[in-house]
Amino acid sequence: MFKHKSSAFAALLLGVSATAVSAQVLEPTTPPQAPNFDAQGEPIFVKRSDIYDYRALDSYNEPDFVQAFVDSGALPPVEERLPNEPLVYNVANMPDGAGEYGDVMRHVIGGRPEGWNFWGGQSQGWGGIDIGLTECLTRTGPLFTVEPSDLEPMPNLAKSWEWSDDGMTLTVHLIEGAKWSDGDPFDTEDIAFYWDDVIMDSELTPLMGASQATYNGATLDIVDDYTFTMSFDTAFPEAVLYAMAYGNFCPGPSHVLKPEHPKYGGESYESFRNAFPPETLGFPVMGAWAVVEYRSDDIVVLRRNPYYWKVDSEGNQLPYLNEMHYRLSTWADRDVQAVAGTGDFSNLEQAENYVESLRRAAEADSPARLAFGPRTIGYSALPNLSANGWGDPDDRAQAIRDLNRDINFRKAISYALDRQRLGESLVKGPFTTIYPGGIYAGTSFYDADSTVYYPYSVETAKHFLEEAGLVDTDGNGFVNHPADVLGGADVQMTLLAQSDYQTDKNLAEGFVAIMEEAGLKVTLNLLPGKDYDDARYAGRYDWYVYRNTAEMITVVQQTTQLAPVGPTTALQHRANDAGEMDLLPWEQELVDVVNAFIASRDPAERVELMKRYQKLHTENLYSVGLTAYPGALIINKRFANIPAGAPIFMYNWAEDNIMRERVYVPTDAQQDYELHPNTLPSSDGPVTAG
Ligand code: BQZ
Repeated sequence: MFKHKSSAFAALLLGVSATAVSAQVLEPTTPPQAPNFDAQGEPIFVKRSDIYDYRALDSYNEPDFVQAFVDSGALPPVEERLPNEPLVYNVANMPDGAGEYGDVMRHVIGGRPEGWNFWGGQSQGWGGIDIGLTECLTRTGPLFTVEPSDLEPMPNLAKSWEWSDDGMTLTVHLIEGAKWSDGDPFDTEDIAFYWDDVIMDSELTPLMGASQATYNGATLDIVDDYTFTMSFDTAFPEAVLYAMAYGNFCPGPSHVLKPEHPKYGGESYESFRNAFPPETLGFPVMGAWAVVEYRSDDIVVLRRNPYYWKVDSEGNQLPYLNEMHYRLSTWADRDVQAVAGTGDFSNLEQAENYVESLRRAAEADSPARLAFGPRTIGYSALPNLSANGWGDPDDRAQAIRDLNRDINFRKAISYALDRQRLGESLVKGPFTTIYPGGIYAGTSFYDADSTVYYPYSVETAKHFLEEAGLVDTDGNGFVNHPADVLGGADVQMTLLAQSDYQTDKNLAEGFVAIMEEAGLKVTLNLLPGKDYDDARYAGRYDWYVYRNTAEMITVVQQTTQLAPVGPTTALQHRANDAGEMDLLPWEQELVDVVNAFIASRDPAERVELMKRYQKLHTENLYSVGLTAYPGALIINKRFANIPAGAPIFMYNWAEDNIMRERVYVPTDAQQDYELHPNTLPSSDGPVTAG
């Protein structure tokens, strides 16, 4: 029901666009006002400490079936399984109050688990699996509901931190007494392994690519079981606290990882990466649920972690939900199943599915709630800006990189883009808006006057192709290289895109069709998620279609991804095998501005620096924006404690934002969806008490 016929789709684009050719060379401008689209539901802004803090309570509760494990001696009492001062969610901040134990959240995802070794770079299939399994030092998802005056990362496994007077050292205090889901203590042994044997080991890159540059080149020292310091060469790099949240500083269970690491007797790095395949059950986690079942291409089932280190302020150990399902399907199917009620959750992010999803959700008997948030889903086309060998280009690819480094070529690409039509080809209506690239409109650091927009004009596009030395010398409708480049052959550009999402494919096909109209030959390279990620990280592409992440929304997250501040930080320009960067002058200016932003503690100065960044980024087309639109959260109506105005993506994805560990189903609405009732995770899979 959501399929696009690519030829019809391209014809739509070409047909309409062909009649819209302008007759003169257009000047750059500022972007048009986005069509009005009021997000449904606004967050209730609170302080971080209103949501949760850390303290000892007089007594604790647990589900009856878990009590049976204590009674049989299989588990210590709950008091001994919790930290001295657990993380306490304040019931007063819960939209529907303290929860009741039971039921399941049934996710549907388009990814596939490679294994549980996040630290070896393995993907767990996305869609909330890794967000739930690997908890991190700080947390950012719930920040959408935190008042601006209190906006900084929330504590999580790191309970508190303080800066030295000179701002060069950060001292971090871990929660004390927390345990992994197999009972092993969580402490600085895990921090030391993450830092010394993953981050600082050049043979390893954890999932989502954290490196020492992610933490501003820090050095790390262990102080005691629950304290460590990070030292910097610039004062108060406060952004590092965001780089300690999901995707970056999420320590692994060193007691099971270490023996597999080559430094400690493991066979090889390859064997380390593959040491915990998806069939490994009960892999130790700090998350609320641990893996009890994996069926390839079918489902991953998780059961509650009996050592989970969070409670509600009435003393109930969290989570309330006993089980999590991740049905291994497609991202489009996630929307279909959520609105149909056979799934419980979806981030409605593929605009092609909006109309049908809205229609179904509007029906009186609809099993799911659908709520749109702000326009935080945006796509860009990124040029490979390296000309010194990153990604090992052949002659054809090298010729494109040389063109990519010519502003005239990048301007031609931007002027050729009919962004209005591209967005409307995904979904008609007030959803999509023209997106020039850079920081998103409507976000804290956005400044329209600093945003340069090269508007749609085929005539102007052709003018700049000529300025780049490209003309159609053989009359076949496609521009040629100059005679001394590849013998004056047609320019052949490839566009890498992810094949797991219809939206990515449609945008990529639209881009190819539009470039053809301007006389530029582009061929598609569609790859599934992991292969797409591997190709773009390795620089094996000319251009690629990319769904932007947090740095274009909040700026304070993944800030080092905004420019090539390190050899492997930028999305579209990394170092070659010799570690050399061939930055263009304006790229060096981007680097200087981003580094100044990271080092600044002056809010007014930071605003000005981001205006400078936005001007540099959009004027030089560091990325070529395509379209932006709002996402919608689809959640089954039986769930309680879903925070008002939860965006599908802002500081993180909704799987983090809604705080699933405090979501529950009221007893009278609970369904018997549990596949392994009354069980707990173990290395042998789901086990019952006694
Ligand atoms: C959300 C998300 C939770 C990764 C992934 C996937 C990977 C990317 C990105 C999104 C999926 C869902 O996004 O599309 O709605 O559930 O998982 O992690 O696109 O291919 O590498 O960055 O988050």
